[in-house]
Amino acid sequence: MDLATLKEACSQYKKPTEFKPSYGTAGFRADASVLSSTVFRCGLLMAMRALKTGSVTGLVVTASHNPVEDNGVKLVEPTGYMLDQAWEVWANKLAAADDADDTCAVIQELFQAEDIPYGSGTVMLAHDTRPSADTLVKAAAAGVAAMGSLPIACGLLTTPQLHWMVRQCNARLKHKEKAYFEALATGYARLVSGTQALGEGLVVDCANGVGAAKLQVLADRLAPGMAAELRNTDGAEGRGLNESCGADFLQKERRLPAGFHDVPDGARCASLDGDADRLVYFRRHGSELELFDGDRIAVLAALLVMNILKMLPATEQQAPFTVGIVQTAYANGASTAYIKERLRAEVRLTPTGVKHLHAAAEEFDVGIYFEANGHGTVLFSAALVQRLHELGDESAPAKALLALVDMVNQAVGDALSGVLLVEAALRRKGWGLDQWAALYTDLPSRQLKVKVADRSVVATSHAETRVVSPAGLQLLIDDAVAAAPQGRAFVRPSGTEDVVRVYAEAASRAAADDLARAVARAVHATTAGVGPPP
Ligand code: 16G
Ligand code: MG
Repeated sequence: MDLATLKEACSQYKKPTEFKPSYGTAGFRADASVLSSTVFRCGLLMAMRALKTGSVTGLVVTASHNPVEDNGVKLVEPTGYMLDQAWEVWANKLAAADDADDTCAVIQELFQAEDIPYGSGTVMLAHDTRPSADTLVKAAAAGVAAMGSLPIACGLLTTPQLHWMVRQCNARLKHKEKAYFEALATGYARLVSGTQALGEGLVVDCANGVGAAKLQVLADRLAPGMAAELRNTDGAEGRGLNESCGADFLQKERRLPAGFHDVPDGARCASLDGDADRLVYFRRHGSELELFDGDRIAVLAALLVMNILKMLPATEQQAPFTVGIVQTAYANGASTAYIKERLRAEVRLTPTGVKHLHAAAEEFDVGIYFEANGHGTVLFSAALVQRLHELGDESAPAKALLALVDMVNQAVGDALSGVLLVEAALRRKGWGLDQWAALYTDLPSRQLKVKVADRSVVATSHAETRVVSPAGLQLLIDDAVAAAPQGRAFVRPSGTEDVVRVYAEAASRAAADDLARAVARAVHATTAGVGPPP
């Protein structure tokens, strides 16, 4: 690394003076026009992370479910997981540096603090469909190159595809995009072999994002075994991206996505978000939406896995493999009760954000994690996979589980792999949406956001279910909850927006709405919220 060259490169990517980037729940995000310096510096960072770990790292230019004018970066560890949390501090420090001198000073500090060896690393880069992608990928590549490392441009990919590719690459396994489709498609075919195709096809809302083209490749490979009709697939120049469509829109607005008012009533539909790392299912009843959210997908995945595990030979039942379902406080209480009482499986609660759920899921032989918003996947322990290989071809359930291991993206939640997971689970049970819906009935819930002067005044504990500060807020929430039948409520500062989020659920819609409003008023009163009280 030559300091003069590095400084020269840094001076090409000036941070706008007013811009204060901050690493949110899953990376940086802002209006694309101010992001070049941040993305350049993330290139620097991931090159250093590659040097530190002696492995390939990754960077995706995307702003996920957010408007097309936004962009952002998601950073990928050699394992395919999200950036090590200890390094988020460095990401923030680098992004905040005022000028080239400052940036170089942070780099030197990081080299020393982390004892990073000098050399040349490799960083894989990808992007979604946003028009700002080109400029920003160039900035990322310039950052990697400025560290004397090698940027590999992998082009247009979903976020989970790049996570998968990085993971495979470091495991010295086939890691090209072709291999990704191969793993998912063959895994699915093996898992559903011998089962009947579902009566009618699936209709998918692709959010006009990168998932459209990629899911089409998968669907073509699987046809006629899996009939899928893709809608909201435009996306050229980012047209219509996440606009009145996509998993986030459905989950937050509880409305049908654009272009779905003519699908047959009751037809099986799914919705991805803009970078295809979230998935929800849904169906239309007239103009109403019935949502099958991440909680319901987790329950279905648990049923699938537990059913197969039960079929393993008796020798395997003596010390059964552990199964755990990881949720956040946003999980509908009815789903949690179903998992605990009916499935008799362990539920673990973590704070919001994939990195927290993923870490908890790793503690089980089969760790199933999903956020209600549709982010999630299934992880399989090395011990389980090894045992399945030992059981080998003789054992049909072992074969089915190994197919699942191939089909599921274990690096990160992946809407494409998720579609296959749901379709396979339904097929193996011979179920339609009716049976899936009948497993349990969601408690009515309501989410609100409260604008506050400084969201960091709200601090939480116990996986965001309790408020630690401001003083008195938790008592007010407790009082409001006590007054609501089957009430449950919590608040947390958003990691991505300048708001405090409120969640409430209760036995009736009216009670959930009332509870949410009461809690929002309590937040307002104790934090001196901005704007009129809700
Ligand atoms: C990010 C997270 C998502 C979380 C959301 C919460 C990842 C990959 N994404 O989108 O998991 O649910 O933030 O947003 O971790 P909030 O903090 O604004 O509520
Ligand atoms: Mg996303």
